[in-house]
Amino acid sequence: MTETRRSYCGLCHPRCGLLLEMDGEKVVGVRGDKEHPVTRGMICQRAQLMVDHLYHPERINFPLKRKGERGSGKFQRVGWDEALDDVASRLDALRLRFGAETLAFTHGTKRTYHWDERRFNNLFGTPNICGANNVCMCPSQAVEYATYGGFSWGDILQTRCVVLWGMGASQSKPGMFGQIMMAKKNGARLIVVDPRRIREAEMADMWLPIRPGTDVALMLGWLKILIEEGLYDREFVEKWTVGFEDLKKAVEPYSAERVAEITWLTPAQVRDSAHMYAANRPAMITWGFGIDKQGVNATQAARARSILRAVSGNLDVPGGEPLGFADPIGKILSFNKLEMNEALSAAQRAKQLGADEYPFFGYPGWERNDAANQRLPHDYMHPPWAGQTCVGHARAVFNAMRSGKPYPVKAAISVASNPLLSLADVRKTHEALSSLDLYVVGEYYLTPSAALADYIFPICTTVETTELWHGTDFCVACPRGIDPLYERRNTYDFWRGLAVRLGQKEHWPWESVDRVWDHCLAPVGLTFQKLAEQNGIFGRREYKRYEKLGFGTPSGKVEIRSSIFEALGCEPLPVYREMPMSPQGDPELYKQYPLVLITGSRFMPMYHSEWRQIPAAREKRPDPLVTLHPETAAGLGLKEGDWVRVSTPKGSVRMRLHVSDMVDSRMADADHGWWFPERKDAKLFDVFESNANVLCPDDAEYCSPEIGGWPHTALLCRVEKE
Ligand SMILES: Nc1nc2c(c(=O)[nH]1)N[C@H]1C(S)=C(S)[C@@H](COP(=O)(O)OP(=O)(O)OC[C@H]3O[C@@H](n4cnc5c(=O)[nH]c(N)nc54)[C@H](O)[C@@H]3O)O[C@H]1N2
Ligand SMILES: Nc1nc2c(c(=O)[nH]1)N[C@H]1C(S)=C(S)[C@@H](COP(=O)(O)OP(=O)(O)OC[C@H]3O[C@@H](n4cnc5c(=O)[nH]c(N)nc54)[C@H](O)[C@@H]3O)O[C@H]1N2
Ligand code: SF4
Ligand SMILES: [Mo]
Repeated sequence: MTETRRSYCGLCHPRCGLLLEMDGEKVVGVRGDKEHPVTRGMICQRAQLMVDHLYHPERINFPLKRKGERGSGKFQRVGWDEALDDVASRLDALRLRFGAETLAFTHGTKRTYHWDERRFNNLFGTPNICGANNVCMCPSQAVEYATYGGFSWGDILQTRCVVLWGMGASQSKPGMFGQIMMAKKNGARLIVVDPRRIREAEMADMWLPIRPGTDVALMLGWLKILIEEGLYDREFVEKWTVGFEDLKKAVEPYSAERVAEITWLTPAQVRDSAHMYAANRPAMITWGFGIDKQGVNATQAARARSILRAVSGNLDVPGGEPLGFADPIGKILSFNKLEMNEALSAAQRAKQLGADEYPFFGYPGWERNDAANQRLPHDYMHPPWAGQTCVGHARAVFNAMRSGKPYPVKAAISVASNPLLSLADVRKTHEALSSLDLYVVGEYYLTPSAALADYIFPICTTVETTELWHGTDFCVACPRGIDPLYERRNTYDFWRGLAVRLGQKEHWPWESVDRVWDHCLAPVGLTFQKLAEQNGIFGRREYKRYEKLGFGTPSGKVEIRSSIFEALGCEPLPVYREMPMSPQGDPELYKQYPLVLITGSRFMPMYHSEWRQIPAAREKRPDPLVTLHPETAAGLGLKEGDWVRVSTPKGSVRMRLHVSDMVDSRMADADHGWWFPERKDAKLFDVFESNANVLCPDDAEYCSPEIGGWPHTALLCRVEKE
C-alpha cells in the first residue's frame, strides 16, 4: 500500500482536505481526506488534477530574470538572493526618486495569504494596491460593513430558503453546492436568479431568468412587496434600523409590472418569488459574482440585498444570515491585524489612486467602516480587512503608469494575479505594464502578464506549504504535504525576502510562515502543530448579539439609509441604474450590437486564466466558447463549432460557437480567461485573440460610482461568422 500524507488543496478559495498518495517523496495521486473536519473527503475536479499541476513541465521552478526585450518571453535563471537584492535595490532607488507611491501592486482573486502583500506595501509606503477586488465579492463585504457593521455568508444548512442570486455554485463553489443539495433534501426552497438555465435552475422551486444587469430593480420590487403587504419584520425594523421611511419612498416606483418591464420577467414571477422568500423563513441570499460584475449597479445591488436580508428579519438568526464570529474563533488573531495598516501615514493614504473618484472603496470609506466597527468587541466582529475593502482603482493606477499623471508609477509587483487576462480593457493594461521601469511577478507559470516581467519568482503549490484556514466558526491547520520542489517558495518568503532588504526586518520577526500561524493562535492557547493534532477547532455561535451590542455602524443600527455613503457623497439609498450599454440604455448602439453579453460564467475544471496548459483540463474545454440560443444562431446562419467573432464597441475576439437553449435568445455568454500557452512563438501567447476582457470597458461611465467596479456582464455585442 502506498503511504498517504495529509495536506490540502487551495486551488480555489476554500482549503479542502487532501490525502496525498506518495511513492517515496513523489506525489502520485490525491484523494479527499475523509477525516478533514470541514470538507470531509469532498474534493472537486480541479483538485483531482493536483499532480498534473504540481509536476507540470512548464512550472516556474527557479527565479528568472528577463534577458530579451520586455515581453519577448526570454529569461535566464538566477538565484533567489541575487534576484531579491536587485529588485530591492531598484525599488529603493525608485522610491527615493519618485516617492513610495511609485510602486503598485496588482492582486488577483486572493488565494495566497494576502495579508503579507498588504503588510509589505504598507511598510514600503505605497497605497497603490489594485486588482480584481473592485469587482469580486469585496464590494459585497464593504457594503455590508456600511449597512450592518459586518458581513454574512448565510447559513445554508439550517435554512428554509436559499436564494442563489447570480451564482453558479455547481461550477464555482462545489462545497457550497453540496450544502445547497443538502438543504434542499431537508426541505428548503431554492430560488435561482440567473439569466441562464444552469443546473441549479433546473433543481429550483423557482427560476427567474432575469435580464443581465437589472437585479437591483427586482430587489427593489421584492422590497416594495414585503413592505406593502406587511411581510417584513416590523419589530426588527422599528427597533434596529434607520431610514425605513426613506426606503418606502425609494421602492415606490417598483411595482411588479414596472419591474417586469425592466427585467424580462413577468409580474407573476416577481410577486411569487417575493412571496416565496418572505414565507419561508429563515431565508438566506448568497453573494454571487453575477451581481458584483454589474458595473454601475454592483454596489447598489449589494446594498439592496443587504437591506432585504435585514428587513425580512433574517439577520443574525439560525438558518438566515449569521453575523460575526463564533467563540473562540473570533479570538484568533485576525489577518487584518497582520496587514499593519497603521504603518501607512495619512499623507501616503491620501495619494491612493482612484479614491477621489471612488471614495467608498478607498481609505475614506474604509476608515469610516473601520471606525464604526470599533464599537464592537473584536472577538465578535473583526474590523474590515483593508486588503479586501480598501484598494486603489486599476484604471487610475494604469493611467498613472502610462502618463505619469498625477504622479509617476514606475514599478509594479503582481503576485497570484494575471492582470492581462483578468482586468477590463486589455490594451490599456498591456500598455501600462509595458511602460514600467520594473515589473516583478510571483507565479506558477509563464503567463502573458509574467512574460512582461523583469523578474519572475517561483511560487510553491499549496501542498508544498502551510496555511491556517478559518471561517467564522471554525479554524483548521492546513499541513504541508511535501517540501517545496526545486527553488519554489511560498509568498510569505517572497515578501519577507524583499522586506528585510528594504529595512522592514523588525516587522517580520517570524522566519517562516508556520511561526506566523503560532502567533495567530496564541490567544486561544494553541500552536499550528497542536491545532493540526486536534484536527481543528469549532466555535459556538450566539445569535442576535446585536441585542446587547448594537451594530458596528455609525448609528449602531442597520443603516437602510447609509450615513457612510451619504458622508462620501454616494447615494445613501439603493437605486437602480439602467446599464449604459444595454437595449434601453443605448437604443442606437443596440441596433448595431443586438445581443446582451455576459462573460466569465465559471466552468470546471478551469479557473479564470489557469490551466490552459494542463492537457486533462484542456481536453474538457479545448477552445474559448461563446454560447448562443439555437434560434439566434440559426438567424445568424451559424452552427455549433463555427469560429465566430464577438464584438463590442470596445473590441472584438475570436471564439468557437456553442449552441444551447440554456441561454436566452436575446443574449450571448462568452468564456473569459483565454490565452494559448501552447503558442510559444506568438507574442504574449496571443493574449488579445480570445480574451473576453478585450470586450469589457472600464471607463468611468461604466463603473459603479461608489466602488468603481467595472462591468463583466450586461454589455452589448454582435456575433458574426469569422
Ligand atoms: N471578463 C471577465 N473577467 C473577469 C471575470 C469575469 O467573470 N469575466 N472575473 C473576475 C474575477 S471575479 C476575478 S477574482 C479575477 C481573477 O483574476 P486573477 O486572480 O488575476 O485570475 P487568474 O487567472 O486566476 O490568475 C491568477 C494567476 O496567479 C497564479 N496563481 C494561482 N495561485 C497562486 C498562488 O497561490 N500563488 C501565486 N503566486 N500565484 C498563483 C496562476 O497561475 C494565475 O496565472 O478575474 C476577473 N476577471
Ligand atoms: N471553476 C471555477 N470556479 C471558480 C472560479 C473559476 O474561475 N472557475 N472563480 C472563482 C471566483 S474568483 C469567483 S468570484 C467565483 C464566482 O462564481 P459565481 O458567483 O458562481 O459567479 P459567475 O460564474 O461569474 O456567475 C454566476 C452566474 O451569474 C450569472 N449572471 C451573469 N450576469 C448576471 C446578471 O446580471 N444577473 C444575474 N442575476 N446573474 C448573472 C451567470 O449566468 C452565472 O451563472 O467563482 C470562484 N470559483
Ligand atoms: S473546491 Fe476544489 S479546487 Fe477549491 S480548494 Fe476545494 S478541492 Fe480545491
Ligand atoms: Mo472573483
